[in-house]
Amino acid sequence: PLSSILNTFDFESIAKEVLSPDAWAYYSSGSGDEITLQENHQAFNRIFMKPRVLVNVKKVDTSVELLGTASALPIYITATALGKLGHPEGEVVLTRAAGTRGIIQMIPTLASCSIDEMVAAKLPQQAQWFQLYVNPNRNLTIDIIQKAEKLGVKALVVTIDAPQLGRREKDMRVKFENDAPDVQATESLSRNEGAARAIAHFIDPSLSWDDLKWIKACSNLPLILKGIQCGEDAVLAAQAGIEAIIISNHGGRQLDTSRSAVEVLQEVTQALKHSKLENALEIYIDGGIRRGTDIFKALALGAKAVGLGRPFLYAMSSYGQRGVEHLIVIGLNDRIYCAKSLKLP
Ligand code: HOC
Repeated sequence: PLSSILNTFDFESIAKEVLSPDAWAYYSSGSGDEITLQENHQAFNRIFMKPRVLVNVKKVDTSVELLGTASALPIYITATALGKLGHPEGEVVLTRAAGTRGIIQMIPTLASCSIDEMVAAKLPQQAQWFQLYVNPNRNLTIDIIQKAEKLGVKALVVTIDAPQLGRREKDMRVKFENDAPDVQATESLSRNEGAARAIAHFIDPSLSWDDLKWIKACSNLPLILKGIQCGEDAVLAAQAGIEAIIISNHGGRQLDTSRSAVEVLQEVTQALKHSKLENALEIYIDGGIRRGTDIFKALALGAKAVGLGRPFLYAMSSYGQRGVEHLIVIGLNDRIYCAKSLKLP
C-alpha cells in the first residue's frame, strides 16, 4: 500500500516493476556510463551537517516565494518529457497533485499532454512555469511563448543544456531490441534509436547568448535559464538580466562526467559574489535530490528551491495522483525544517 512507501527509492523500485521496458529505459537512463547520473545524488552524501542546538523549531514555515509566486515548499516539479509512457493520463496527473499540495509545476514542452490540458487541469490559484525548448522554427517558438503567456504561466524556463542529444545507451538498446530484432543491425545501432531521438529534432542547436535578447523581447514573463553548469555562465546570465537560473545537468542525461548540480552550486554562489551579483537572480537546482536532507543542503548552500523530475515520474507511474501527493508529503515530513532553523556552518 501507499502508506508503506517511505522514500523516493521505494517509488523507484515499484516503477521499475510496473513500467514497460521502453518507458523504464527512457525515464531512468543517463548518458554514457551514467557517472553524472549517479554523482548527482552521491555528491549530497559527501556533504555533512553541522547541527546547531537549542533553536526553537516548534513552528516551522516551509513556504517560499519563487519569483514572487508562493509555493508551500521549496520544491517544484521539473519538466520531464513523455508522461504518458508512465501513466495513461500523462502530465495532468502531476498538475493535479501539484495543485492540491501547493507547489509549482514546470510544464514540459515535450509533454504527452498539451499545454492547454495542463492549464485546464490546474486549480484557480495554482501556479505553473512553462519550460521552453527553442525550436529551429523561431516563429513557432514565438507563438508557443505567447500562447503560454496568454494561458497565465508565471515564468518561462529556457532549457539550455541540450543542444545535442546525450548518448543514452539504455534507451538506445531497448528501442533497438524492440524495433530491430535482427542482430545484423547491431552495426547501425546509433543515437538515432530510442525515445529521446524521436523528440530531439524539436530543439535548435544554434541557440546562443544573443538569442536571449529576442526571447526576452517577445514576452513579459520572467526568464529562468535551466542548465547552468559553471560560475562563469551564472555571471553571464545575471549580466543578461535573467531573473533566475537552474543549475542542472539534465538529470545526468546529457554530457556524462559533468559535475553534480550541488557541486556547481557552490562555484556559482562564489562567482556571483565575486562579481557582486549575488542578489541579481534567484538560484534553483535539480539533479539527484532524493531526500529531505538533500533539499536542506541545497538551500543551505544558496539555492532558493529544488526541482525533482524522475521521483515524480516514478510516483505517478506507480500510484498516480495519490502517489505524487504522497511523495510531496514525504518531502514535507523529512528534514527540510532544518533549512529555516539552522545556520550555515
Ligand atoms: C537534443 C534533444 O528532456 C530528455 C528530455 C528531452 C531532451 C531532448 C534533447 O529526454 O532528457
